[in-house]
Amino acid sequence: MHCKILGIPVQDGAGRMGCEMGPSALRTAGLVAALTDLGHEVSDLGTVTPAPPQPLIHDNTALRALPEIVAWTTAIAEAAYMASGEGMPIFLGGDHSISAGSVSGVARRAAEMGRPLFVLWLDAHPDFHTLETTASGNLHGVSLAYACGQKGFEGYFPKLAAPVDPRHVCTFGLRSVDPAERQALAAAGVTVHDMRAIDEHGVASLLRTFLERVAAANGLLHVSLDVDFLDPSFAPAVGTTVPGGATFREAHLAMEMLHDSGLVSSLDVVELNPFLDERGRTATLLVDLTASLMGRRIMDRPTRSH
Ligand code: 4U7
Ligand code: MN
Ligand code: MN
Ligand code: MN
Repeated sequence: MHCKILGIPVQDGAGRMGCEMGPSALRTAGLVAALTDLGHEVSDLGTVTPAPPQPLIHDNTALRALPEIVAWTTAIAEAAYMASGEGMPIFLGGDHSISAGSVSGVARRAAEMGRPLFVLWLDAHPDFHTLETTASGNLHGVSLAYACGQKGFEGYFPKLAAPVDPRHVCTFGLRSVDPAERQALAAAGVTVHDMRAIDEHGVASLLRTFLERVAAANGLLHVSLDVDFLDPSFAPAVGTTVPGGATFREAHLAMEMLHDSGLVSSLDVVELNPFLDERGRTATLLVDLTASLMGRRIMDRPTRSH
C-alpha cells in the first residue's frame, strides 16, 4: 500500500491550544518507520497551508475562529481530493475540524469513482453540531455534520461537491452527546454505537456488522480517529477528556478488524495535543494504532475475505 501522509496543524477549532503540534509529535513518535516496517511505501506530502481567511459574520456569537477554520477547510478539502483515489491518505491533525476538509475531499473523489463513501467516526463525541447549535462555538464539534450536508453551513463553509449520506456513517464510542446532536443524529439516520452499546455487545460484533454493510455496497471507508475515543487513563494528550472510553485492547481490536476488512481507504488521526502528553505516550500509542490498522498483527491469521 502507498501511504500518503499529510500534516494539518490546525488548533483554532479546539477550545485550547496545542493541537498544531500534533503532526510533529506523530512524526517524532516514528509514524513513517512504523509504516515502512510493515512493507508500505510512504510519501510524506508535508504540511497543508490554509487559504487567507476572509471576514465572516454569523448570528451565533459563540462561534470561534470561523474565518480561519473555513479557510483551512477549503485547503484541506482540495489536498484530500488530490491525495485520494490511489493509495491511503493519512491526515495528521490538528483538531477534529480538519475532518470537515478531509471527509469532504475524499467524498468528492469517491463520488467521481462511482463508489459510496462510508465513515467510521471513532470519538467520545459525535461532532454533529451546526453553526447554529454549537454552544461552545468550538468548530471541532461541527465537522461531521458539515460533511454530511446538514443545514446552516451554506454561505460560510465551502459548498460540498458530494455530501456524505448520513446513513453511511457510524459513530463509535460516544459518551458525550449534546441534546441538539442527539436529535440531529436520529433525524439524519446516523448509526450510533455509544459506549453502552460497546459494553453490551462488544467492539467485534458491532464493527463486523458495519463492515459487512460497507462491503455489500462496494463502499470506500474513511476512518476518523479522535484521541478521546480512547480512555484518558492511557491516552492523556487530549483537551476534551471524557472518562469511560475504549480500552487499549478494544481500540487495537477495532484497528485489526479494519485492516482485515481491506475496506479502509483513508484515515484521520486527530485531536492529539502533545502539550498535554506524558513523555510521548499518547503519540506512541497513536502510531501503534495506525500500524495495527495498516497490518501489524500479534500472530498471523487467515484474512477474512468479503
Ligand atoms: B471533538 C462539545 F459541548 N460537544 O460542542 C462542543 F461537549 O472533536 C464537545 O470530538 C466537542 O473533540 C468535542 O464543544 C469535539 C461539548
Ligand atoms: Mn471529535
Ligand atoms: Mn471528541
Ligand atoms: Mn446506501
